[in-house]
Amino acid sequence: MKVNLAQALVEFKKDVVLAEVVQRLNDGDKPVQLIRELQDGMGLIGQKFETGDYFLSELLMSADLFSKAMEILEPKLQETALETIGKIIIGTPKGDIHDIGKNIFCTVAKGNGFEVHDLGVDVPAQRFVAAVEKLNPQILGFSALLTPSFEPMKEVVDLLLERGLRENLKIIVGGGVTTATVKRYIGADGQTTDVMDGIKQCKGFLGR
Ligand code: B12
Repeated sequence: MKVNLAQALVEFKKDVVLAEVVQRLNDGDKPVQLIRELQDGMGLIGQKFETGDYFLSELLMSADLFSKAMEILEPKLQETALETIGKIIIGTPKGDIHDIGKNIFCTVAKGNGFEVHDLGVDVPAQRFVAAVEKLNPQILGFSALLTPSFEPMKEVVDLLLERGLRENLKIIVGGGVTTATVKRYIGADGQTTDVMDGIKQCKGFLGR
């Protein structure tokens, strides 16, 4: 019988989560499906944090367990692509240090043929702009998990406009707290809370 991965993660049942991930991969489940279930668990943990049932230590524990599951899943995501189809620069904006979702997106994007330049977390606006200037990518991606991240992303987009670097660039924002409204507010072209939908949108930007 299948274990409820999201619930097992919420209850920090480390051995159960890791054994289930291995078992399901052996049974032929897709790594992306398992990531979706684990992501649901992180969402539930976030809700418990909001209601005061969980504290920062629980957020940290969940991040640790998610990362351990990713160590098993990551090699399965990295099917080497034959050709490079486009260049993406990605980073988490200033003030935000969440990187689990960003790292997943980077791995899957590489597996789908994108050349990915990861600027890391807590990236100041000027660094995004300098990287766009230097590397001339087709796509700039933000990964945002905090509401206070919206303003720093808008700052980057405004700076790109000011410097004439926005025209040939597509911008996509991902991460649990983002919505279509956030996309419009910061002036991006795409938005998602799902890695595969993000890949689809990025391919669409390139006419694929
Ligand atoms: C784990 C976690 C942490 C960990 C982060 C560890 C790490 N290395 O990333 C730690 C403990 C450090 C942490 C700290 C904090 N956190 Co926190 N955290 C979370 C939690 C539980 C899960 C986030 C996560 O990893 N989800 C799983 C991943 C896989 O999902 P994802 O990021 O959405 O990514 C997927 C897609 O969105 C997409 N994607 C992601 N990025 C991108 C980018 C592109 C370009 C594309 C196309 C796609 C894409 O692909 C991924 C796979 O599908 C969330 C709860 C939640 N609901 O999300 C809170 C949450 C984000 N945290 C929150 C808060 C408040 C904080 C703190 C301020 C707490 C505090 N009081 O100190 C600090 C802030 C630290 C900082 N300055 O950034 C709030 C944010 C509220 C808000 N609206 O602003 C949340 C929502 C919890 C809550 N409900 O209150 N946190």
